[in-house]
Amino acid sequence: MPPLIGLTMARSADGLRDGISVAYLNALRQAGGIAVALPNGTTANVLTRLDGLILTGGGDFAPERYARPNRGTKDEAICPERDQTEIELIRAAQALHMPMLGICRGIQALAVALGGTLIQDISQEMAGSDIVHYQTKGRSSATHGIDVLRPSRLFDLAGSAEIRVNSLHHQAVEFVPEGFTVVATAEDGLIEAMEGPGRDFVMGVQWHPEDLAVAGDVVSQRIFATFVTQASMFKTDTRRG
Ligand SMILES: [Mn+2]
Repeated sequence: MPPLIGLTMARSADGLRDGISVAYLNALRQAGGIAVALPNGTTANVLTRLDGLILTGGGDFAPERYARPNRGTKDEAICPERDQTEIELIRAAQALHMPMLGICRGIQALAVALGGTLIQDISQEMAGSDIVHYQTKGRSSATHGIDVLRPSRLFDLAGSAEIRVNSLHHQAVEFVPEGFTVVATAEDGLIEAMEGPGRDFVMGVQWHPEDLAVAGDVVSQRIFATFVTQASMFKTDTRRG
């Protein structure tokens, strides 16, 4: 049985649906994992039946979640139930040493849940940046470079200190949680990837590897493949197959 991977979900603006982009499902299937949908409101005890957790993209966290006043967070993009669900899932998954992959909002979810903070609006807080972090090109186009730092899991799987990524975010991680390491930055200094401490696989990326993976980008495919391998190992270690 391939590993079961829980994926968090985005609530529609009208509040009537929780959904997930097909690209995540395709990238995960390509890597050999089985997707399990985690609607908002899911409680963390579901993790005892899963082997890995993917925090997906989406809107802004309420700044109260990391004890800051609003400095550019889009109120209309906040879903309190999603914030709560993801924070609980992340903290419980960390306690279980479960592999986690945070994508876009997901790297921010890892930061918020584990004690970091966010840049709430890049255009206001990093006005000097000349990098376009909210691209107008299609999601599967890589539009800016990032420097991958070593030693890191990301460098090991990328095999290169410079890769190109897509960019569809107006927020970013400001301070990583204690024990975490910044493992990739854009030329303007913005954090594009971080990894957790120790042997647990916890990786957050600010770009959308699921869109690049489906378009054939090898590094993005390897991120999913490595994550699924880690989830398989977690499953074997904790459940003896
Ligand atoms: Mn970016």
